Parts: sequence; structure tokens; C-alpha cells
Amino acid sequence: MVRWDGQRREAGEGMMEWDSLWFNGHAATMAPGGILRDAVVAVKDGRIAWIGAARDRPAGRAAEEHDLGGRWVTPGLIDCHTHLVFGGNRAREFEMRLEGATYEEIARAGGGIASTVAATRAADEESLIASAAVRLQPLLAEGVTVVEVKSGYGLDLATERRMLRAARALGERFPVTVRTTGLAAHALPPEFAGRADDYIALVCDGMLPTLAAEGLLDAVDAFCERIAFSPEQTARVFDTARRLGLPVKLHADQLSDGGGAALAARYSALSADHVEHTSEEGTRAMAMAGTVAVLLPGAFYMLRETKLPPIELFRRHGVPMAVSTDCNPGTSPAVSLLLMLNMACTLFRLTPQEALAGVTSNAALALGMAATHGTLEPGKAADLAVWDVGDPAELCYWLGANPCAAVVRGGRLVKSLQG
Ligand code: DI6
Ligand code: FE
Repeated sequence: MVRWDGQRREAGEGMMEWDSLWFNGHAATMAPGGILRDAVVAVKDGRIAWIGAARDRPAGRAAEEHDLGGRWVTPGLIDCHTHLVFGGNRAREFEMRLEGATYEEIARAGGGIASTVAATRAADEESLIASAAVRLQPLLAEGVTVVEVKSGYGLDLATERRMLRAARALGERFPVTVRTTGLAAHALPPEFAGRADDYIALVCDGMLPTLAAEGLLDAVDAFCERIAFSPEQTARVFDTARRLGLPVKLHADQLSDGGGAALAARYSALSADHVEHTSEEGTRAMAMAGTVAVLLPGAFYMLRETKLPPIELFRRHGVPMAVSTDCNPGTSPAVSLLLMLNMACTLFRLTPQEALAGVTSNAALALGMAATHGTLEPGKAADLAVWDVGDPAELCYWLGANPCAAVVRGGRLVKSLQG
């Protein structure tokens, strides 16, 4: 056992016992108080036991000590909106879009989401886990310790279940906390063509109650859009979620203003995501409901959208903003959350501070996990990312670099300082 030589106390009375201690670095806590220079983080039982400036540290000893060597520490990053589990890919569709076809045209012609549904239905659970793992690993190497994963490429009970089970399996096999969201109302499956209300009835009366009873859902999401489901159909899905005691999120106002953000707010949604076309009325409703705006610059970039999300309105009305990869095969094949930080700043004009809050504290809010994750504060999970940077803004600056030097999850070192 290594002794932590508290200068103001003698060993014995009042001496803290920690599992590990991190010193000689700086912390961007993402909590009120913000930046701590020459910080110490003490960990006990997987949680942060103490964090503060080295000069204020209480006397105590730790089983392990880690010298941060002047590096920066942030909370483990949280990717709060992904479709990480799916079969196949859509590189051919990417080519078609470059040749002039639009996302909506491809979707209406039976491509788009429907083509991924076919590939996902054809994939067994192990191959879904294996292909998702290839996308998950680069996220973990960048300090991601929590990831949300949506279903929505099955659109039948068996495949939605398989996707959710694959997502949960990732959380068992890799050092990451997985939150699963049921997105059965993502698109109309081909066998229900022209019968959207019948499909929504199946989602509400059959699929969601069954998946919830099997313990596979942490939240419910839907795609409210011209090419997907109407506000009325979305409301039916949300009524079902409410009956099941599950929080909701919404793909809202991505391609047009369908009043999605306001609808989400009416159901006290954790988040409304995309929100490029959200109006001031929708923004106000989100602010009142405490609904987070999840910004997805990868999809904006990939679709070469021009309508920016109303960032200034979100700021003015106090809507918390999160940032995520939206990792999916159609509109955002993104496996770097750090790249999304840069895009959120460059494309959406977020400040680096706002962007960082978007992948930590506000991302935790968007998952209903703010009590336990997203900031470095006593009592919260000891999920830490250690960075080889001179300033936190550098995390938003590099394109394609990964300055993540170490990752701690639940107090355990899962990526070590040596590499
Ligand atoms: N919006 C998106 O960006 C993803 N889903 C959604 O509702 C895209 C899904 C896809 O094209 O596969
Ligand atoms: Fe999405």
C-alpha cells in the first residue's frame, strides 16, 4: 500500500482510505466551479470520493497512486445518441447522394433505412455484436465511458429484441455503460406499406410492452418526420412509453419543422434530437420542460444540410445542448466523438466549453443520468478521461487526432497511461 503523505494530518484519526488517487494534473470538472488546476481526484468503491486542488486535499492514503504528469482530466465522455448496432452499410447510398439523389428521395424509393432493416434482419446476434464492436472501440479509445444505443433497424419484435440484446452485450464485454433506447417507430417496415397506423398499433400494443417487460429498454424514441411518423402517431408511442414508465426522446425537426420539439416537451422528453428546424415556440417549450437539445453535426455534415439548429435561441432560453455522433449507416457513419466536438464548434458555432458540456454534463442529462455521471464531483461514478493536451479547448481543435492518454471507468483503469 502506498502512503499518501497528508501534510496537515497524522496517520490514524480522520485519515481517509481510498482505492486510488490521481494527482499532478488539471481537471475540467464540468460542474459548477469548472477548472481545477493542480487537481487531485480520490476514488473509492468506483466513485469519486474527493476532488479538489492539491493544496486542499484531506489526509488520506490510497492503495494506488497515479501521476497525471500535468495532463488534463475530464469526466468520461458520453455519446448520448447512437444507432451503433446494425447490419451492412450504406456506402452505395453515399455514392448515390454524391450523384445528386437526396436522402428523402432514396428513402421514398425503398432504400435508406429500409435497406439497413433488411441487412439487420439477416444478421444474427453475434454478428451484430461483432460489427458494432468495430465501431465502439474507436469511441472507447477516445474516452467514451457511456454510450446510448437505439434499436430501430429491426422493425419487428424479433429483430428489435436482437438489436437491444446485442447492445446490452456490448456493455458486458467492453468497459462501457450502455443505455438502450427502443426506436421501433423509426420507419415503416415494408410489410406495413400504406398501413402506418397499423404498424404504430403493433409498436404500442405488442413490441414496446414486450421489450419493456424483458427489461431491454431504458427509454423510448421515435422519428417524427414527413418520411417517418406523424406527430399523432408519435404521441401514441409516447403515451405507451408513459404507461410503461419509460422516459422518451425524439428525432425531431431534422428535415422539416413538424413541431417535434414541442411535442417532445409536452411529454417531458429527456431530449429532442437533431432540431435543425425547431422554432422559437418549440425552443421555449423545451426550456420549460427541461428537454435537452441533442445536436448531431455528423448528420448535418453528411447530408450537407444548410439549416443550422437555432443555437442562439437555445442559449437565450436556457436549453441545455448535448453533442453526439448519431453513429448510423445512413446519415452519420461517425465513430469519433472528438470529431463531433470540432464539427459542433466549426459548423454550429458552439464554444469549446459548450461542446465539452455537450459530451459530458448535458449528455448525462439527455440520458437521465445526471445524478451519477457527466461531471467530476464527489459521489459520482469515477469515470475519467485523461488527455495529453495543454488546454481543454484542444479537445475540440484537432481533426483526426486522439489525445486520450488514459481512461478510468468505475474507478478501474481501462486504458492505461502507457498506452
Ligand atoms: N435520423 C437519423 O439521422 C438516423 N435516423 C433518424 O431518424 C438515420 C437513419 C438512417 O438513415 O439509417
Ligand atoms: Fe439518430
